[in-house]
Amino acid sequence: MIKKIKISNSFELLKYLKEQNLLENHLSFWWPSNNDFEVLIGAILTQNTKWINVEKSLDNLRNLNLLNLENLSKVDENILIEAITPSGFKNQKSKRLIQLSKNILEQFSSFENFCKYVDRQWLLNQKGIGEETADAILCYACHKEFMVVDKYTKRLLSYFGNEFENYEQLQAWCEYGINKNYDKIVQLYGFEISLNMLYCRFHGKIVEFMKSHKL
Ligand code: 39A
Repeated sequence: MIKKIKISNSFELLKYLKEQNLLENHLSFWWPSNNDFEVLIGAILTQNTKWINVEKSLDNLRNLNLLNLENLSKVDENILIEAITPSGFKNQKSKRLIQLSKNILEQFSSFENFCKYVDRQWLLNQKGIGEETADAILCYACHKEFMVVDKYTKRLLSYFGNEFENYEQLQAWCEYGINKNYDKIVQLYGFEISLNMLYCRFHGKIVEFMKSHKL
């Protein structure tokens, strides 16, 4: 049973989670991947399924050399459907991945340009991309200063008695306390951690905490 402490702002939550060394065996940015395009694919595949299923689909895509923008944009849809079967909603997700890849190539020419110039609204205009997926792509694939909030974040804060009306409010609460206390956080870490890495690690800590404590 986790003690119900009072958490007044997201800095306090970060401190509470940081004390527990939840990311000891994880990469610096938490989200496991060999390249940033793989993160984008993972962000779509993880919708409505467990991460373990996403890993199986990503392994299949790796074996088919489909973890890059050019190959994914021209893949045969049936091959993609079969490869991503483990992560569910295979027909819908394969259509969306192919269309997204084509749109990225058409409008940004390369994944590097996409990461540099894409904005949140462009992502939200794509079929199948909502706020959480858009922010996961911006934060973990494009390394921009957006914090992802998800069902784990909502549930953890609710456990500590903090309720939010919608995604936007929860995200604003998470980002505000980090921004406001940035100097203290740098002191806590002992090095100049970027805001993007902080958001990545903060969200990663929340997910790992929730996976190890069934709240
Ligand atoms: N739900 C999740 C995850 N659970 C995850 N990992 C574990 C590593 N990622 C990267 C995204 N969504």
